[in-house]
Amino acid sequence: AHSYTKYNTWTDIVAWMSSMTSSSSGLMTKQVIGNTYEGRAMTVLKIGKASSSTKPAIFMDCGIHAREWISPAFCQWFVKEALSTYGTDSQMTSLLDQMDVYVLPVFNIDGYDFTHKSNRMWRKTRSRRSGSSCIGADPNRNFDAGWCSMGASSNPCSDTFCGYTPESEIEVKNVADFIRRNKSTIKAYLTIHSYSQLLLFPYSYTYDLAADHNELMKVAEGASSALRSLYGTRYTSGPGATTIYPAAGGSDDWAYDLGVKYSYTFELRDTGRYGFLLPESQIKPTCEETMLAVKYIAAYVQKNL
Ligand code: 0X9
Ligand code: ZN
Ligand code: ZN
Repeated sequence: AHSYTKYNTWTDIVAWMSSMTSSSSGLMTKQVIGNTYEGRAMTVLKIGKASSSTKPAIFMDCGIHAREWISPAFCQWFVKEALSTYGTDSQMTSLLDQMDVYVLPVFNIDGYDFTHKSNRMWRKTRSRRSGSSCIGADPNRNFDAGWCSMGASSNPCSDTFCGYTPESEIEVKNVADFIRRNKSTIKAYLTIHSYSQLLLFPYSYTYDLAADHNELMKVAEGASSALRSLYGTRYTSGPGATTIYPAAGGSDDWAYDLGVKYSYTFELRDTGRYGFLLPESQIKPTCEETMLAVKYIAAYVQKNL
């Protein structure tokens, strides 16, 4: 059964998406953006007060990397909080009145399912190609942003394999198509990973600073302070290349170069004690503090529409 303080299986998440949509009084709708390599439906949840005109939006995905289980847990938490605090929390109400939030709870569903059933430490997709017996590519090396130029591998057996071509992974293609299709409305792109407690922004495929570096840094610092205010959890902010490592083909750089200015990668708890195996007892505090950072960014974006 589904629980916000447990790591849910894909089967539990599918049922949860349906029941949450049904009970949302029209505040949330579901949209399939395509299927994964193994045929699972990639479902984007659109949360926001219905409107006859198209509203500006924020896109957030979780679970690009299969083993980072705290990430899908956060997307589920966010949906719960959005639906349950709309109408009582003034910021959430104003946000969802004015904007839509698109949430993709699990990006790499095939990989996520594999981590539950076979190999807890799997990272990549589960696609196969003749010519190699190794499976999958790193979805966060497969976007068309300096593709495979640095910090990525062209070896199909590597955990950071960039894929055979940009968007060779159907999951990446489906998300990129969705964002391209909604390019004029999407004002922010948030992607949730773990672990290391970082708030990263472009670029990672080059050491060049983004044109909006100062503003992106200011917003990241504000979001990190908001996060820290709850339990004292410390985050480091900065461009990917110098804050974590140079790595091309990432979704954040790709969205930014497409024109989505507020493009951020979160690396949630912890800093390595448990790493990807973050205990379920930390789901609630991690999600509560991360909500503050996401809401900080959302409020900034909303104020600067
Ligand atoms: O390497 C990654 O893809 C991310 N770290 S993780 O440990 N979750 O794998 C960092 C991504 C930073 N952004 C880009 N490299 N574009
Ligand atoms: Zn269950
Ligand atoms: Zn990751």
